Amino acid sequence: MQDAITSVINSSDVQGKYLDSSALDKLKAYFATGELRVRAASTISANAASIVKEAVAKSLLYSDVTRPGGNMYTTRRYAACIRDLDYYLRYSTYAMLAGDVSILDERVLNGLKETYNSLGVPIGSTVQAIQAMKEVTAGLVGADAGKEMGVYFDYICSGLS
Ligand SMILES: CCC1=C(C)/C(=C/C2=NC(=C\c3[nH]c(/C=C4\NC(=O)[C@H](C)[C@H]4CC)c(C)c3CCC(=O)O)/C(CCC(=O)O)=C2C)NC1=O
Repeated sequence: MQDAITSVINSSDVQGKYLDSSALDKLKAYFATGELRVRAASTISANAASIVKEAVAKSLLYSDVTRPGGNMYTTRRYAACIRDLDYYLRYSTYAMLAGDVSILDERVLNGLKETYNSLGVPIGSTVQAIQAMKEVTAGLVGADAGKEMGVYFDYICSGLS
């Protein structure tokens, strides 16, 4: 896993150089948003269960996926879906804190699309639920932190699509 700092340092190191002004600007921008990131992570962790619940209510309840024959039908599959959404929220929060997507590639997206396709988990409905989490989260943490979280929710959606 990388973060905004190691990623800037690694790319300077590859060139055998000290950090140039654009590298330093990237670090400044990251440090300037440090408190925003930590505050957002704390709000999200205190409200994780209700974020997921509200997002499910907005996007999946009373749709085809929750009816008999749908992929979320039966308690076991409903619970698996909620658990997956909780993974997406938690890992997006880690990535937002790190300011880097690499943790999503390594721990979430690796092999996920293939798993979903083989189990018949509908990717379109999953993307809708993640987009609903993005809205609910932004409503809770505010526009700036919400926009930053949106980067990582969107990254998961494009990795699934
Ligand atoms: C931390 C990284 C990580 C991820 C991301 C992950 C996802 C993941 N979701 C799974 C299943 C599943 N995922 C869903 C999800 C849904 N079905 C729907 O209709 C909804 C649209 C959607 C929720 C938004 C369901 C229902 C299953 C169970 C499918 C089945 O067994 O038939 C499975 C198959 C194994 C299992 O059932 O546990 C994996 C590996 N596992 C991991 O370790």
